Amino acid sequence: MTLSGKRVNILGAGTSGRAAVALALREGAEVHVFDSREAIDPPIKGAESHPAADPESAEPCDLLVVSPGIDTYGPFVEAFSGKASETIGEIELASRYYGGRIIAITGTNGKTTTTELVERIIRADGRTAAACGNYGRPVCEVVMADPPPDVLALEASSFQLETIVDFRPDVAIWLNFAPDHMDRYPDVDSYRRAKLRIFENQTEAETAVVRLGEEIPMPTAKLVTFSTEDQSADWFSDGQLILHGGKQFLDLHEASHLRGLHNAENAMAAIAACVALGVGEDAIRSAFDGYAPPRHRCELVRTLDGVEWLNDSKATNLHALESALKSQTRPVVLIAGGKEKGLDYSPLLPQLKSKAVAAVTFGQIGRSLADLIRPELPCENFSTLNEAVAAAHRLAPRGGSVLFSPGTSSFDQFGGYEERGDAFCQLVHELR
Ligand code: UMA
Repeated sequence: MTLSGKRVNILGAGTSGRAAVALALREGAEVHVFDSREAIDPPIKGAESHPAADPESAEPCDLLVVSPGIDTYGPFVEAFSGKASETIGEIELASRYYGGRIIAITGTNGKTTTTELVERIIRADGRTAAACGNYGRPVCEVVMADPPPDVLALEASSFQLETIVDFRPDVAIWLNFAPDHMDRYPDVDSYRRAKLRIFENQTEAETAVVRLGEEIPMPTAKLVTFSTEDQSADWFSDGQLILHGGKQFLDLHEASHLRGLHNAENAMAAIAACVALGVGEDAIRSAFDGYAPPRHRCELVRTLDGVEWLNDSKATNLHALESALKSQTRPVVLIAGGKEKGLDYSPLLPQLKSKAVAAVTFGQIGRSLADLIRPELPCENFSTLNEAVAAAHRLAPRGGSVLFSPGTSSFDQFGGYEERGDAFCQLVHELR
């Protein structure tokens, strides 16, 4: 498709919009960028900028490219797309100028870890690969590299998938689904439908990697399943060993710092996708060697006296805390607490009872959380994280885990979840 002599309007001058501008300019288009901000800063060379744009600013064009953060059902996009011959998003634009293989990853949780693993595995196989998309690096930028990478590990959000037309990944990974982004979608089903578009253009020649038991329509692509619950899946894991067709494939604990059932799922999805692109076992094993998941997400900090210390400071809400607990395979001492956000923690109790042997609370919500937990489980409350870590050290049984998954934000005592997670790691490293 040539853009030479065509007019392209880009909505949004953020990371993704700027990369789309560069690609459209390279293809010879006349490019206009519209953004609702008062100024487009830094300025964009080669394109005409339209700051302080609103629906009234809409002008005719051959192609409209919408940034993912802009609501496609809102009046801004409605006005502009009404004057455009075609409306697409940035991953659609990029894929029209890319001849390599694409592994696209979607899901509510675990996308980032899976994307990183895919990139590592492909590289270990001697090919070039780039983690991109919602992951942070826009796909248009990646496909403009000279030469472009052999494979894209493309983290695809529902926002990005809303605006595809012909986008057809060689492998589409569906990790899991839970309600999210309800500030943008009218209902949960609209959010699910946006994500399901990842399979829309796939044929029998492509592959769909899906967690067994997900409630989705049967994809047209070849289906490969993974599970931590049902051994009939193509890939199965108990959280430590990964089995393929019933035979042991990888010992995750020996091979990497990945812990928890959810990380085993991410690992299986990444492996299955890369196998579909012809990657062999040796490359996969070497890719896992020493891999640690993104920081503050069930990160293994240290093993001390047979106890694994896990930093999950990124868990700033109840849902994240629940999924961290759910994925534990060893007896847990939970450390939770932080800022009062007015959340109701009672839905946590069944999961806590089945996974934890004790809990330690701290911070602003410490006392009320402890009052809720105590009838079910031994629980101690402290004001600071230092005291909480010392107590967990005393309580944790050999062969167990201490899970630091606060379940709320950190702002009562820290400047953010990273600072809080760093403080936890330091305290754990100081333990003797
Ligand atoms: N803007 C308007 N009008 C609007 C809304 C926004 O003009 O009504 C303008 C803003 O003024 C701003 C620009 O649009 O200048 C921002 O565009 P954007 O929100 O699409 O953000 P980008 O910087 O282009 O980043 C996007 C993704 N952002 C979103 O989906 C919200 C990034 O995902 C992605 O990494 C990046 O493209 C590169 O592909 C971030 C994200 O938060 C990490 N994603 C969501 C999530 O993970 O939950 C889906």
